[in-house]
Amino acid sequence: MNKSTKNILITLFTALILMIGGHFLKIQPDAATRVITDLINLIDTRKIDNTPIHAAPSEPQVQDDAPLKIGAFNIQIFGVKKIGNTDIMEQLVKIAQEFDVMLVEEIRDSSQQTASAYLKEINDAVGYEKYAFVESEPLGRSSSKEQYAYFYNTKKVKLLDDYTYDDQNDAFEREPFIAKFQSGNFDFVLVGLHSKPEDTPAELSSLDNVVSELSEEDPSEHDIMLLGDFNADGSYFKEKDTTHPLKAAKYHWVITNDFDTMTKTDWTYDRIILLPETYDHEYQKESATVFRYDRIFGIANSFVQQISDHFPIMAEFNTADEDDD
Ligand SMILES: [Ca+2]
Ligand SMILES: [Ca+2]
Ligand SMILES: [Ca+2]
Ligand SMILES: [Ca+2]
Repeated sequence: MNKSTKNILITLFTALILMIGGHFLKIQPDAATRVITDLINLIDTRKIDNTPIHAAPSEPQVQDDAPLKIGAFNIQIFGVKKIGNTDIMEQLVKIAQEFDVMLVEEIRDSSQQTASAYLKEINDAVGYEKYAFVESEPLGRSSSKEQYAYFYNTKKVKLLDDYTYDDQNDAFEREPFIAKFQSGNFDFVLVGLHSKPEDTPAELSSLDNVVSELSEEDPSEHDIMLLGDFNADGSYFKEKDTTHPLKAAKYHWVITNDFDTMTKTDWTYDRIILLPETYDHEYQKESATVFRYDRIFGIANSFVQQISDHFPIMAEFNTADEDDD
């Protein structure tokens, strides 16, 4: 017998006793009803106090102390062709579920169905509306446009704001996509960028300006994280150059030069860069990594190449303690 059935039986039995008792002791019917109501309320209160709250089986309770996983994934030419490939989508759906916030880059789809189709498949696999996304407009100077999207776990993260950077000096081919989120006590700003390869040093310098502007706009928020495919290695960027503005001491490149974020080369194109206010506080030390889904899911290299030329990158954050800023 489960607890609620037992409670109902206790209530009914108590009511019966009181009715019989009330009859013999000549208690007014009103008083008897009041006693019964009080007893039912008491049992209800006990039920709330003593029984753990069980969400429906399809909606497990979120562990609030679990670290927040934030990352980025350039899903090379992500459009209707990939959405139509069930084998590729099966892996992309599994990958998305490893993140609480995932910046998706290189969405190329003039019909603009890709992000919503991806979301539907993710939530179908989970079994409920766990994830949501927010998407930029198509960006780029030529007719070949790309969109960014943040996919996020609505059980852990609340989207507060999102917009495309106001690129008055045309510093960026694809303007950074900026989103503000809150998770537990941790509020933060993500600045997603897929740099134009040939303009990488200049575009990354401009990211330094974006950080300054964001800090001026909201001096109370220093959890500004830069992430995405920065093309920050190989022939486009000297990763060991310490004179670059984005290599100033305040910037912590947690995806360090030794990580290989590409599937065909050992380059570190994809990066996550933190300010001290996040690096010294919410960031879980040593957590930044390349998410090697091929090893975890057991996927052959030939198939990995069909999914993307990039691996996803990820870092973990503590959301339980008081945010310092
Ligand atoms: Ca621009
Ligand atoms: Ca904050
Ligand atoms: Ca490298
Ligand atoms: Ca902080």
